[in-house]
Amino acid sequence: MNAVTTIENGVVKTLCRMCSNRCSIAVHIQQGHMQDVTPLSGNPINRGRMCPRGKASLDVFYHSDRIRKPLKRQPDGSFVEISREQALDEIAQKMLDIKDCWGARSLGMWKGEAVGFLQQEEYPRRFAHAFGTPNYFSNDSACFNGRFLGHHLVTGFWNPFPYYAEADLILLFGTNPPVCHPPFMAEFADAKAHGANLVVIDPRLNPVACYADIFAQPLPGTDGALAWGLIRYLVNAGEYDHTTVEQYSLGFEAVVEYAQKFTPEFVENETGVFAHVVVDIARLIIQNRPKVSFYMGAGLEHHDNGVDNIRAMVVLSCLTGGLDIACGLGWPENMPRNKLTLYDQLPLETEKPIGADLFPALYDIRKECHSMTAMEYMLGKGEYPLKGLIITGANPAVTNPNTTKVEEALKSLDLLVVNDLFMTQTARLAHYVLPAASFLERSEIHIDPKHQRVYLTNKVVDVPGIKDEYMLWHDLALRLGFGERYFPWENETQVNAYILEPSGITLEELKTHPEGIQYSPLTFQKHLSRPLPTPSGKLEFSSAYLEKLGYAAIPKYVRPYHLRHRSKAYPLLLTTGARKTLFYHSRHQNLKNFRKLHPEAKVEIHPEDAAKLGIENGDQVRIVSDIGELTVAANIVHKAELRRGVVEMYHGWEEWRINFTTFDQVNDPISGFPLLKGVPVRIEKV
Ligand SMILES: Nc1nc2c(c(=O)[nH]1)N[C@H]1C(S)=C(S)[C@@H](COP(=O)(O)OP(=O)(O)OC[C@H]3O[C@@H](n4cnc5c(=O)[nH]c(N)nc54)[C@H](O)[C@@H]3O)O[C@H]1N2
Ligand SMILES: Nc1nc2c(c(=O)[nH]1)N[C@H]1C(S)=C(S)[C@@H](COP(=O)(O)OP(=O)(O)OC[C@H]3O[C@@H](n4cnc5c(=O)[nH]c(N)nc54)[C@H](O)[C@@H]3O)O[C@H]1N2
Ligand code: SF4
Ligand SMILES: [Mo]
Repeated sequence: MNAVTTIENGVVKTLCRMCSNRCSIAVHIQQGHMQDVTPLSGNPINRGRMCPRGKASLDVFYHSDRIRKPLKRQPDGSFVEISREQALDEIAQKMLDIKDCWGARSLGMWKGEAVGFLQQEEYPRRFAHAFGTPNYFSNDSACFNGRFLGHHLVTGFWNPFPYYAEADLILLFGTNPPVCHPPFMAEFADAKAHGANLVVIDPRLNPVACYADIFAQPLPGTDGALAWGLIRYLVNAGEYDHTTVEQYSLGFEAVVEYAQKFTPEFVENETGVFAHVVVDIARLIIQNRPKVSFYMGAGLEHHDNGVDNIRAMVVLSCLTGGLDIACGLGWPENMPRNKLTLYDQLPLETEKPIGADLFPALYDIRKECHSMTAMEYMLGKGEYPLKGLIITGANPAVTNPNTTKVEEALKSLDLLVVNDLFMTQTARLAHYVLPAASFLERSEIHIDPKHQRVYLTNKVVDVPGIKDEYMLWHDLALRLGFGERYFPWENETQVNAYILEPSGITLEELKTHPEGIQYSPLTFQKHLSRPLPTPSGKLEFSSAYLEKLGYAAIPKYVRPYHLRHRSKAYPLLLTTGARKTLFYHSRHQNLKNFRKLHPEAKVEIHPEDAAKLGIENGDQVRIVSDIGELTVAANIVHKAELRRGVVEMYHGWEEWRINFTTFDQVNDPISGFPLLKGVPVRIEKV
């Protein structure tokens, strides 16, 4: 790799972006070659530690399969290298052709998990609106938008990361921190050291459950019933925060009334969590409130009832008195900054953003179009056709539900551009594949709302011919005639300075503080002196906003799809996506050392379910759902590891795509989230 490091010898301090945790790291350079990556102390997120994925940053950077030149697909499906000028000229021309023929809204922009948030998501949002289309898509429609909405609708803000170390009780629902959020583990250890209790609710024994005081394995998609059972216990015992309820909330009476049917026995019947365990958890909450931390992971939102299950959990969290305390629902101060989006100047809502009619809260609150509905528009089944798409940092042919449909939809496009490091399943379908800059080749601003800190990543290396995300949108915008107006900054450094301007913190200061700078002092209990950022200024246990849109005002528990549509043909429940330490969605399977540890995909099966089906460990089995099927090896786990009747499979495999079986059109009614966990399936021995 023809790489030019920003210094010849020494250390560049920056942030690791191999995931969204943002640990501070030092990249060690000798004679223009990056040799090693080590963790830095001073950043409260990683506290001098890092994980094996961060260590592998250089293996990704120097990987021999990296795409280095723009590629153009030929009629026979092969790709040839072309110059960046030619690629961008042709792409811009095709965009103009689509605009002429179908209108600007027939083009969409899609950012994935790899590029992240803040400016990296604001570039495609800005570009889309400057071009004239409202259609911005992202992985977030299957990632955290559901949890965002669940929190935001009750409290008006989103900050899911408590100061766990200060808690006396930590409740984890559908999350796997040792794998997904390694930095949380040190905080859990601190909490444990002062005697905190840990409750883990997950159908699968994930590694953190081994440290739990209570571990319960519910039926997928039923956490809302558990939340309501806990709410009932607290309110009937009078053990809730009376000040929060009386002075700062709306809808408590409706909550009390609705909660009554959720007796411990009812909850047991619905969730499979024993009634006495429900009572034990409720008592732990009462003993430890208000110092109770809740964390709701992706396991709660990948259901067709996710937002209301999460809303109910947030109501419960408020009842404990956790509103804006450190270990509870912290209300972060935003850093004053310039945004890059054009929603105020060019809202484009009359252009009918895809999915905004079906999931109005998703569009209204997140300004996201619905990626599952986009597939329908590509296939000509929408109100207007979607003809072109530019994707950066995403691999939806692996990660979006209903793979058959996704592939068919992407193949039907007149223009598909994919900006990526590698030739992925999605890139193979593209007309043009552009070489993306890895995080080591970018400089960008990050904000951590929990610690109210701002960070800058320092560019470590340049690869001639490879441009960062900003330059992709900038160079296309210039060709399309709106570059000077909307992408006036010459490079990412200028963008960074623009974003930062109102904060009073300079780029120079950030450069010398790789561990980040706190942008405002941490203060708590702000609701005592100013209204909450909800429409009413209060906690909305009952939401007039949702009611106006036709939803239930309080977060009523709706049974998940699999309980509403029981079928003898599909007796098992598939949950997907329990993360693996070494993989990141579809990433890192091409790293030899990592692949050795996870050579092939396996579906986890409970030993009793396997015995009934005559399946032995390692047998090839077919997983069949109403949507599609997939054949993989069986991994018969220990009986404590999985709830009987549930099977689990990782979702990121390039060769074994479980999303062939997941549902794209069974959606949470508020967020539009697809059913990725709790999919009715049967397993057949091949
Ligand atoms: N190593 C690694 N780390 C990652 C990622 C990665 O791919 N690899 N991805 C990152 C991203 S983008 C995300 S969104 C986060 C996600 O991180 P988390 O929010 O921690 O979610 P998951 O790892 O998906 O864990 C979900 C857990 O929920 C359980 N579960 C499934 N259904 C239910 C249910 O109905 N109820 C309950 N209570 N539990 C359920 C599953 O068994 C699983 O253990 O991880 C991030 N971190
Ligand atoms: N069945 C099922 N499906 C799921 C989930 C699940 O639990 N179950 N989880 C969902 C969740 S939470 C998420 S977040 C999504 C994630 O879905 P995606 O957004 O598709 O994420 P990745 O698979 O990580 O794809 C990232 C792509 O970016 C490329 N890349 C890596 N680094 C860079 C970079 O610096 N720049 C650019 N431009 N590209 C880069 C990688 O090579 C890879 O192809 O998947 C969702 N899909
Ligand atoms: S947890 Fe690992 S991959 Fe994520 S930022 Fe930290 S070191 Fe990097
Ligand atoms: Mo995610």
